Amino acid sequence: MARTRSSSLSTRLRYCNPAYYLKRPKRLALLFIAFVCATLMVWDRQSLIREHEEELFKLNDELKHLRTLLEDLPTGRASEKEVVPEDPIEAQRREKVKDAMIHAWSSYEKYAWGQDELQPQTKNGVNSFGGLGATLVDSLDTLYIMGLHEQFQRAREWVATSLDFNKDYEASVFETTIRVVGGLLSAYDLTDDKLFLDKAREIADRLLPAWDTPSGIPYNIINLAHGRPHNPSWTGGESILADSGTEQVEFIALSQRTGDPKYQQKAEKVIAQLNKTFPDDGLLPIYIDPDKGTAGYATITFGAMGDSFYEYLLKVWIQGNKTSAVKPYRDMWEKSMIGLSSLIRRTTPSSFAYICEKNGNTLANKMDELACFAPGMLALGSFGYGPEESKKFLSLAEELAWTCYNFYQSTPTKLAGENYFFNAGQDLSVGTSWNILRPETIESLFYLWRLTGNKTYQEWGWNIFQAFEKNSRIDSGYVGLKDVNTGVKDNMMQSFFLAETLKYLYLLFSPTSVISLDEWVFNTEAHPLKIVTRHDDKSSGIKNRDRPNIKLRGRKEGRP
Ligand code: DMJ
Repeated sequence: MARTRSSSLSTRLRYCNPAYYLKRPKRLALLFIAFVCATLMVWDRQSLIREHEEELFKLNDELKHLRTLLEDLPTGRASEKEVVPEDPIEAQRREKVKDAMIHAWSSYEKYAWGQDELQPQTKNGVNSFGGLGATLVDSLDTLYIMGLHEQFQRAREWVATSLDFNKDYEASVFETTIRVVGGLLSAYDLTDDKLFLDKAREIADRLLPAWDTPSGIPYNIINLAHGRPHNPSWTGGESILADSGTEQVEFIALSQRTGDPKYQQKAEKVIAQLNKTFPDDGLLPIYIDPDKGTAGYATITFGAMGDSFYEYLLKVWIQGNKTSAVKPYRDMWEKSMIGLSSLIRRTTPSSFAYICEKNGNTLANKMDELACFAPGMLALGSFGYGPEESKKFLSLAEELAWTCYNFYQSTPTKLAGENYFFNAGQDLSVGTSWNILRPETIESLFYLWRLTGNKTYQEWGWNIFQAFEKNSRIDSGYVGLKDVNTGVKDNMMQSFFLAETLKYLYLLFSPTSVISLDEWVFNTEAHPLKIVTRHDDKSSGIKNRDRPNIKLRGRKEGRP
């Protein structure tokens, strides 16, 4: 047994003896080949590791470089995801704005429940929009965002039980869309409660016949119970540019959420029609012929009756997640910004930039407060340009915001009038001197603060809020001023005060993650709608209007 074990050991050891291989050259060759292969494998692996390390090194370098570039960019957008410890002053200011909303809302609940608007001095409601509960519907998302859940639930209950669209009323298609369709869709996106979507669809169906015109440019008025769309007599039968070009965001959103393309088709056909004869400067007069689909001779303005047409060119692009399907909207908007730039003049002596109005070839040195949405729009759109243009438009936005802020600061009440004139040597002087609690300047301050991170815009917003508190707050709500010079009050709490003015103020003092601009787009009445990528044919969301391929939105996609 012992001998057997020692003989097997000596058999194995012979493989270690070089003489063994010298006598057997084939085995030596095999051993050599095996050695070469093993060496090659190890070397190959090592060089792979080295290559990866080098790649990682390069990527790290690139990352560092990009970071420095981002920091150096003057137009660098403040990151919305950044977690910054909350400034206690911001929180206090936000609470003050929330108090204002509670006061406005409880006055409405007490004196005008279910009616369109509250008249705070006489403590009654009026149905200025046909009895659709405009203030209530306009306030749903503001209540929700501010965390006023009991108030929100009472409002929801009213929508469920009492919101009735079967009204023999000649409604403005534009006002009904931006306030009612927009308000309901926003409530739906925030809560996922299908009641709001069903109601939005119901009212949109009643508005839809307004688009049945030879050109697809809608009539601006429709009877909610009987249809019969038409234009107001004072426009001479023409459709208004802003009224016709400010339903796209809501109607596209409605198609995306219901899966029914007809709303989107009607609304996009309008832009497709206007694009056929769109001028190089992207400026359109405020009246459009609904038969021919072309603009005639009329004022060009970023104020009343023009404003939100330009706003929606940009917002449809953002709403469509800036994909190729919505590129034509961006192209049209960029043309319009060339036009806007051509209307910019500066005052003497203080060099306030302002946007002129245009009649034929003549510029009028006049600007509406309504046009003060433009700084926010320019700031929002500036990030779609290359670095140079982006800087130019952001800086124009900042200049215009300064002018708009001075519309407020230049009056004894520190509230802006409705429009301003700019006469040589006199900077700005108020024209129509009422203030009806409009939001546009605050809207722009909100965008500028969100996009630049510059706290000055919060300070300006706070000053304007305090002027509202001082001049417009009364025991039974908020009123406008008949005259910003004397402070004499009117008797109306506009529904957009709750939908827009207070919402933008609240967001101005909230963390940037609350309704992030990366995920939401605001309609022109400040109703946030979820951004949903469009999956239309790549060529163009406009041209492809006849066969939109709408991807039904996943239920989770609509959550904040
Ligand atoms: C609002 O209804 C909307 O912002 C609209 O686009 C313009 N006018 C009012 C607020 O001033």
